[in-house]
Amino acid sequence: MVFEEIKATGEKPIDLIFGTDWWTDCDDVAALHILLKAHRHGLIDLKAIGVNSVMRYSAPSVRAVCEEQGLGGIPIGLDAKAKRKGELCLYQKKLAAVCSPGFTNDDCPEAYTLYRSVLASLQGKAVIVDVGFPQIIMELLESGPDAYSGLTGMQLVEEKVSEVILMGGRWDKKTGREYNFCAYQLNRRAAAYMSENCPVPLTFLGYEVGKDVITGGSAAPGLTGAAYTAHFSPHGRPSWDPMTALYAITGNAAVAGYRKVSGKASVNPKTGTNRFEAFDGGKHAYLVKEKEDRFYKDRIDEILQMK
Ligand SMILES: [Ca+2]
Repeated sequence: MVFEEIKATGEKPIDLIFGTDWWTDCDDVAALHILLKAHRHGLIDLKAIGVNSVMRYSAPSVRAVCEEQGLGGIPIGLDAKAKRKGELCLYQKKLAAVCSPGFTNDDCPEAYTLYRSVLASLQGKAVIVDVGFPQIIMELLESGPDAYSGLTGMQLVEEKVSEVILMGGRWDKKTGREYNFCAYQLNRRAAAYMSENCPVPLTFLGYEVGKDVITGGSAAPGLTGAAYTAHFSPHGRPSWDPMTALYAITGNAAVAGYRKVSGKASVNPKTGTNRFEAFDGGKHAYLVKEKEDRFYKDRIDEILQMK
C-alpha cells in the first residue's frame, strides 16, 4: 500500500545510487532492503551501491541482501580510502555466509569510478542518496575525465544528478553534531566539502528526525531481521537510514511527510559540527517531520514485512 501511494505521486522510476557506511549499525540493512523492494516494485532503478566504510565482509554481506531480493547483479563499489582493518561486524559476517560463494571485496571497483560509469551511461538524471560518510560523493566531484566520460566529476554531477540526499548533521540546534559528519577526519572534510561545493540541490535528514522512530528488529523477515538480531537490537533501532531511503524513493517531501527548510548549510572541516542559515530559494535543505513518528514507523515496517 505504501508503494501504491508513492507511485501515484510522480514520474517513476527514479534512477538512484545508494551510498552506505554498512558499518556496525544495522539500520543500513533496513535502508537497502527498502530500496531493493522499491526497485522490485518499479519505483526506482537502483543503479549502484557504494560502501564508504570497508570491512572484511562488506561486499559479500551487501551482495547477500541484494541476492535475497533477486537483485544480486546490482554493482557494488568500495571506497578504498575507508578500510577499517581489524574491525569485525557480527551482522556482516552472518550475512556474508549466505552470499554466493567466491564474491569478495576484491571483486568490487572503486566506488566513485563506479558512480562515474553509471552517471555517464544515463539518459536522464539520477538521485544520489547516502546514509553513511559523504566522501565517495566528494571523490566523485573531485574526479577528472576518464574512460567513462570526458567530463569532470563536477560537470558530470551538474549534468546527471538532480539531488543529493545525505543522512547527516543535526539541524534542530544552532550548532549540531552528528556521527556521519564527525567520525573521522576524512568524513569531516567531506561533509564540509559537500556543503561548500555540491553543484546540485543537497538535502539533509538529520539526527533529530530519526532518533525516536524505532523500526526493524528481529520481526523483520529474512536477512534484515537476522542483521538486527546479530546487532542485539531485536526490538528495532532508530530509523535514520531507512527514513532517508524512504524519503529518496518518494521524491516529494510533502508526500514523504516532511517540510523542507531551505538555505545554506555549513560544516566545520575540523570538528564536523554543522550550522544552517535559512532563507527562501537556498540550494540546501533539511527535513522537518510534519507527521507523528507512527506515520514513518508504520510505512517502514510495512515495507520491511512485505513479501
Ligand atoms: Ca549508516
